[in-house]
Amino acid sequence: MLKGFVFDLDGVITDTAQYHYQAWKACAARIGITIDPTVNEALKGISRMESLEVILRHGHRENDFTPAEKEALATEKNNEYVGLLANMTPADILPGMQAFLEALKAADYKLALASASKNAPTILARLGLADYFDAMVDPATLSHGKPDPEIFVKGAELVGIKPSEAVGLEDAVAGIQAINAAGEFSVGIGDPKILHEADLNFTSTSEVSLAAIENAFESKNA
Ligand code: G16
Ligand code: MG
Repeated sequence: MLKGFVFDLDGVITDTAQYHYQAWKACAARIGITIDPTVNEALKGISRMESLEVILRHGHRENDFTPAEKEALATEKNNEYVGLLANMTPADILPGMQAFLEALKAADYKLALASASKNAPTILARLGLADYFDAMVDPATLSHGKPDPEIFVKGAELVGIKPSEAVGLEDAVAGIQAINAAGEFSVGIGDPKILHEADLNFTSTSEVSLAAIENAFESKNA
């Protein structure tokens, strides 16, 4: 029986990628690395330190910094990013998602957040959505990033449901793989060709339908 939903944040509830990109671009420029939108695509859904490693490899500078220097670079980027988040308002909620969250609450489903971002609580607060969620996974407590199932398993656990009773929502391939490996029903939001491993796909957030998810979940578990 379907009891709850475990949400990714960036790309599902809001689009923070533009702010991450702006902050990383400035940080990379200070060490002589130029990044473009293709590099930015590779940063979606991965952690802050993994993102820095991708950027350093892109600039062929992966061996030029000590762990302490890398920490300092990541902190600089985060300070800049947090500054940009101050501009976020409820207008930055992706189309249809507030109504979808309302429908889930009205139907009494449990809601958990499974974001790799340490800034997720700040972002939900800026969007005015914090009260919709029963629990948020703290990414600092995780040993492995997506596509490892850990974050989605924890999300379900925090709201007291089994993975088999949960739907996970994601916009990234690694996220869909994490949901599938967790044993949850996977909903992809984005290009169905890219997210073909998902149990059900919607091309954009405005297409997301609770009835369609409930029907597909029932059919799969019948
Ligand atoms: C998000 C973004 C990633 C970012 C990560 C960590 O993941 O998609 O680009 O690197 O959070 O963010 P922070 O530096 O704020 O801890 P998700 O899981 O919400 O898609
Ligand atoms: Mg995402």
